[in-house]
Amino acid sequence: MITFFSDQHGLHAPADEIFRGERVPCFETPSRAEFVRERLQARGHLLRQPDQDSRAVLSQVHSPRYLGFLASAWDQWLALDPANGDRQPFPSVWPVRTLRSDIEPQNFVARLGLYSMDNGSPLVAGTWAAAKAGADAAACAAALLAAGERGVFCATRPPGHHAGADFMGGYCFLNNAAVAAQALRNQGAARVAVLDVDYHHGNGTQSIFYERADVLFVSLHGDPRTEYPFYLGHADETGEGAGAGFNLNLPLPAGSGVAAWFEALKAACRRIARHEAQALVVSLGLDAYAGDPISRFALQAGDFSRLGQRLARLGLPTVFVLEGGYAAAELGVNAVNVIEAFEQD
Ligand code: SP5
Ligand code: ZN
Repeated sequence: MITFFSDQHGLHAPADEIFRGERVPCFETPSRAEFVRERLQARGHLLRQPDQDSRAVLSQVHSPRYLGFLASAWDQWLALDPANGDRQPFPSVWPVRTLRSDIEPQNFVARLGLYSMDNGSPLVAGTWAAAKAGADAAACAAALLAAGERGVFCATRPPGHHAGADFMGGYCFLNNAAVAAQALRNQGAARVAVLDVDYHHGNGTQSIFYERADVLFVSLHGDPRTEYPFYLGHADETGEGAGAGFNLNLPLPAGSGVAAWFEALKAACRRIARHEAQALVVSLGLDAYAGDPISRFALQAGDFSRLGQRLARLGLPTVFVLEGGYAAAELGVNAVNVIEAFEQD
């Protein structure tokens, strides 16, 4: 399968994240993409660097002020103090209920909080370049579908599905799946479906398309009552306004087995078929894997082949976008199992 991979991903390599008040090594590491690249190459898949600028599509899925902040955040951080080059900025204050998010504060950390849903998404000098290359890849993949390709894989990082129109979070900065879906719409696909199989609910993608009927969002994930992102992803979120009925959440209790997962996948596929979509975007998180260090589903390597086979049966031109998955050494096999089964079916 044609796969987009950007060398720029390595520019996003923060050292630590905050977990239970302590600094711990980041789960979302450059080695993740390198393991996927190695496996793709070993299996003879073609790798391409993204060569399209996603800026126009990005401005359709993210707010101008958020894009402006993200593109210049590191320079602003350095401007506060040149010694900040060796420090990681973390937000410490957020505009929760009753506080205003319409006025951008001048204070840098206050702006960082305005544009963050958590303090778990460390930003470094190369974050913008890496994230932008991932969004460019998503736009390239959509263009290849328009040119007749049946499946294209974006083996990119950082991931994107937690990033909303106006905020980062959950290791995500730019919503690559939303970029792919919007680019497919721009190219003339009347109806697009996004299927999110990451262990964590794709709150960013859901919120971007929540009031739209043209992009159906379907997600299979750990129940947000106990799992990140906690504040979205419940079954009663079905869309609003024109988008009413075009959002389907299928939360499963943490610890659910493989059979329950594939039952939910069946329901997801039925809803996607009913949408009569002309193209599909798969937010391919691999953290439903049994060996994932921060997630609690039970899929084995062979189950990822079964996933690829089920997706192929939808018969839709498909963009696969890598999201989470933190058992780094197993990501290559699991990702490639999905796309090879998709191609073979
Ligand atoms: C894209 C994606 O998968 N983002 C996930 C973000 C999760 N961030 C919270 C991680 C908190 C780590 N919890 C560890 C629990 C170990 N028992
Ligand atoms: Zn995840």
